[in-house]
Amino acid sequence: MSEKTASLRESFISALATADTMEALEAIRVEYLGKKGLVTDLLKDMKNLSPEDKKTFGQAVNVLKEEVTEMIAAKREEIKKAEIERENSLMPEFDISTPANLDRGSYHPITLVQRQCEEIFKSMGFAVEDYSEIVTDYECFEALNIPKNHPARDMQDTYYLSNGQLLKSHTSAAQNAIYKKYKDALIREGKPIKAIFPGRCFRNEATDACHENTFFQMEGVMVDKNISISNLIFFMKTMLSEVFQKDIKVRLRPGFFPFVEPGFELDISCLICGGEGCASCKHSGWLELCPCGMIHPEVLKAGGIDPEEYTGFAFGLGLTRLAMMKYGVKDIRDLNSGSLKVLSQFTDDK
Ligand code: FA5
Repeated sequence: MSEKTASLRESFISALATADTMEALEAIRVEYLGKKGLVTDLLKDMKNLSPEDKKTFGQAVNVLKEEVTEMIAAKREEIKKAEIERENSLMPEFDISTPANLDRGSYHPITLVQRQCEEIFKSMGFAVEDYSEIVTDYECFEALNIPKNHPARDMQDTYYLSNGQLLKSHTSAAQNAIYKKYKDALIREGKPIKAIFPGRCFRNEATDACHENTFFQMEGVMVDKNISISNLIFFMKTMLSEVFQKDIKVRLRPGFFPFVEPGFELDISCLICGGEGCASCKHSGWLELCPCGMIHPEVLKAGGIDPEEYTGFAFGLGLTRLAMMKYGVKDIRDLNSGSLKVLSQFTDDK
């Protein structure tokens, strides 16, 4: 019987010598020590032995089991060490005295204009809010007076998740949450709601020089007693003159959005072509930049605010387009390209 344990020991040692990876070693371990492994198998023959032989054989199998376990552990360490040495040999030489690479990255132009707009509105008492990129149908459409099957949804086709949520197609999707957050302070303490909320938006869009499927907007809302279109025009003018630091030709024309009444389109004269017409402005000389209007009574109601008592304005500034105009980027797609050649031009403007 001890011959059996001796011969299994021999076969194990030669198998072990061939293993040079963790996977191969694991296969050998299972073959010998697994539940149905060769060492366990030896015990099957015990039932035919005398009580005396059973004891001796049992001890021999246990010794073999211990030996096999130890040899596997030692081999595991050996393979690990060899793997580390192999990886080290592939690593490039590291010289701690090499000077640092001073070719640093830069802020993205959209980050730069976003921060600038945040500073401008903060200085006028607006809170800066952040909101999720994944929203519900209610937040993105229904709370904004856009019921299911309303034609206004066609302009904002977006990407839907299997659970019915969607990637927000405009920052207006946060309006309802903002009204609910600040309404108590408005109603009880008479504190006007003044908030901006920049964010990434997504649309199923045919892209061109001024349309991307992923772009940034910055929403702004103000709600109080007696807010009128003059307040809206004042804040829009102040923001544009602060951003561009020069006079910009602007036009305000009627625009339809179900969540404002009246609604406006605020366009700026294209700064790429000076208003002559080019691909960046769809050859019109004007660029749609910041639609806005007086918040629709139904939208205020959905946010828990009485439209008989309070009024407000809202705007949705196209931050990506603003970055294009401010930095003279002719094609909006360059901004998402990740091309350092384009983006590194803005390094010094922090
Ligand atoms: C809206 O998204 C409304 N939520 C804006 C609004 C808010 C109106 C509050 C009234 C009150 P619109 O789809 O026009 O509206 O987009 C607003 C701005 O976002 C556009 O003027 C443009 O500057 C920018 N924009 C829209 N689609 C794209 C796009 N595909 N790529 C880049 N910028 C875009």
